[in-house]
Amino acid sequence: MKKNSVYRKKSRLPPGQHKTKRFPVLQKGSIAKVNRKDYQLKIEGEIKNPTTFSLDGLIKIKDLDILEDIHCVTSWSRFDTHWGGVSFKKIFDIVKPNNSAKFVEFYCADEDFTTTVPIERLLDDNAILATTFDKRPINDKHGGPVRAIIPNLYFYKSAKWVIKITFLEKDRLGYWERQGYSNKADPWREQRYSDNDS
Ligand SMILES: Nc1nc2c(c(=O)[nH]1)N[C@H]1C(S)=C(S)[C@@H](COP(=O)(O)O)O[C@H]1N2
Ligand SMILES: [Mo]
Repeated sequence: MKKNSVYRKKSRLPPGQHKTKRFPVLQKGSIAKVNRKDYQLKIEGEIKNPTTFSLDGLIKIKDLDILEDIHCVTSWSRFDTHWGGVSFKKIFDIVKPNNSAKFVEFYCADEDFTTTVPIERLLDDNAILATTFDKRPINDKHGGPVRAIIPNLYFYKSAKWVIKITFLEKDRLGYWERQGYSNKADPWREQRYSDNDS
């Protein structure tokens, strides 16, 4: 008798990653403390409508909850993390990027941390400016009150403690990228280090 063929589902784990149930806390230095009361998020650069949001202002326009796997370049992956916030699509509708805008730089409250992401990745269906984790406000450790969640890239592109977003014509390297991490950061292509970028 002929053996049945086997259909195997594509792995949820990108190459070189292992699954963890913990939720490690990682940042370049110390954990930033961002005051929620007078929090301001400035959005500027190559856009028609520069905007400053308060935390309440962001929470009011929350439009998306996501359940996504996150992949850290140090090789841990955590499945089904639940974040809520404002989709970048909605942010784009409000600030109206110029045609010249190609990249977005996140500037964060921890001592000049930045990271930059191409606009197309922010238009993915699951990319958000998050204000909740597991339905609660994001705590200090994990980047509250406001952080980016961009599940399709290694987690170092998901900036914590975001206080300014700048739309750019030309790319700039961020903090981890200047240390030799990939600026492309696609976990499915295992783009971990900048030496594979070109
Ligand atoms: N502002 C800021 N955001 C950051 C970082 C950082 O150093 N500063 N580190 C990145 C890295 S390397 C990772 S793995 C994730 C960790 O997020 P977590 O602490 O919520 O797990 O945050 C990313 N965002
Ligand atoms: Mo990381």
